[in-house]
Amino acid sequence: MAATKAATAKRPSRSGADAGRIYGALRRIRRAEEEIARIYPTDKIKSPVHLSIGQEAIAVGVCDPLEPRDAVSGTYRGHATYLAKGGSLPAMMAELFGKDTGCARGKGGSMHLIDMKANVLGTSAVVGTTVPVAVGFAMAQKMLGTGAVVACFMGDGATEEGCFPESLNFAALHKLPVIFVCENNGFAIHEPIAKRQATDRLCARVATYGIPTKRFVDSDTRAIRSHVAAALPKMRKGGGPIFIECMTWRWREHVGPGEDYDAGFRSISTLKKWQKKDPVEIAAKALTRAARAEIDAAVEAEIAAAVRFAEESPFPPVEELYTDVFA
Ligand SMILES: Cc1ncc(C[n+]2csc(CCOP(=O)(O)OP(=O)(O)O)c2C)c(N)n1
Repeated sequence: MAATKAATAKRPSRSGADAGRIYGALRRIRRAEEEIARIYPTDKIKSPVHLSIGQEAIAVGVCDPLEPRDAVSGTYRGHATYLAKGGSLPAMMAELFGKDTGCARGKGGSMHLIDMKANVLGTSAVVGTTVPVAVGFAMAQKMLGTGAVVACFMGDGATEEGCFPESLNFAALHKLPVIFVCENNGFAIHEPIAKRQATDRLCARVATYGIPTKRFVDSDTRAIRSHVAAALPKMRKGGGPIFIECMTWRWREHVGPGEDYDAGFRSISTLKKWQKKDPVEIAAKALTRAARAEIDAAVEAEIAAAVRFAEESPFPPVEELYTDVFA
C-alpha cells in the first residue's frame, strides 16, 4: 500500500485538460447508467431502458471534438450519445421517471431523448429512422452554410434497414457533413451478426458509395477521437461524409438493467475479454489518483442531484394526456 502511495505521489501529473475531460465524460455516462440500473427495479423509472454500459468510448470519442453547433442523432440505446453531446442530465433522468420536466416532457422515455439546446436531434425506438433524419439535418446545414457537422449513431442492426444505403447514397452524392457511426456490438437483440449479414465487410460495402471508412476493432476512445477531430475541418468545408465502424460489446442485456449471459447466446468469456479493455478504466490511467477522485466526486454529486430533480418533479397533468402526441 505504502509503495502504491509513493508511486502515485511520484508519478508526474498527466491529468491535463483533455485526459480529465475525457475520463469525466466516460465516467459520467457509466455512473448515470449504473444508477439507472440500480433504480430501475423500484419502478420509479417508467420506460424501458437500453443501457450502453461498455460502449461509452464511441459516444465520447466522437462527441468530444464536436463543437456546440454540431449535432447528433442516436438510437434507443442513446443515453451515452445524448450525454456526450451535452444533453441535460436532469432532463434525461426526469424523462425516464416520466416527469413533466423531462426532455420530452415525460412522454418519450429513455428511447426518445432530445435536447435541441445541445443539438441532440433525437433518438428513436424505431431502428434506423434517425439515420435519414441526420442526413436531412446535414442537408440543412449545407444549405444554410453553417459549417456544422452531424454525427449519426446507429447499431449494426440499423445497417440492415433500407434507409441506411439510401442515406449513404444521398449524403455522398450531395457531399453532406455526416459522420456515420456504427456501434457494432455484434447483436441485434439476440441475433448475432453472422446470422444476419452475408459478410462482415461493412466498411467495404459503405466504401462503394465513395465514402471514406475506418474500422476500430476495440473502440479506443482516443483513437476514435483523433480520427474524428482530423476529419472535421474538411467536412466543414464541403468534403462530404465519413463512416466509422466501432467494434464494441454491450455488457448488459438488450433491454433492462440485468445481464443475459444465462440465456446462452452470449458468453461470459467474451464479456471478460471486453472488460479488460474497459474505456473508463483505460481513461483513468492517464490521471493521478487525486485527479480521478475529484472527478468521481463531481460526477456522483451531479448524478445524485439529477435523480433528486427527477424524483421531486411533477408528472405531466392529466389534461395533457393527448397533447404533443399523434394518437
Ligand atoms: C424498424 C424496426 N424493426 C425492428 C425493431 C425491433 N428491434 C428493436 S431493437 C432491435 C435490434 C437492433 O439492433 P442494433 O441496431 O444492432 O442496435 P443495438 O440494440 O445492438 O444497440 C430490433 C430489431 C424496431 N424497433 N424497429
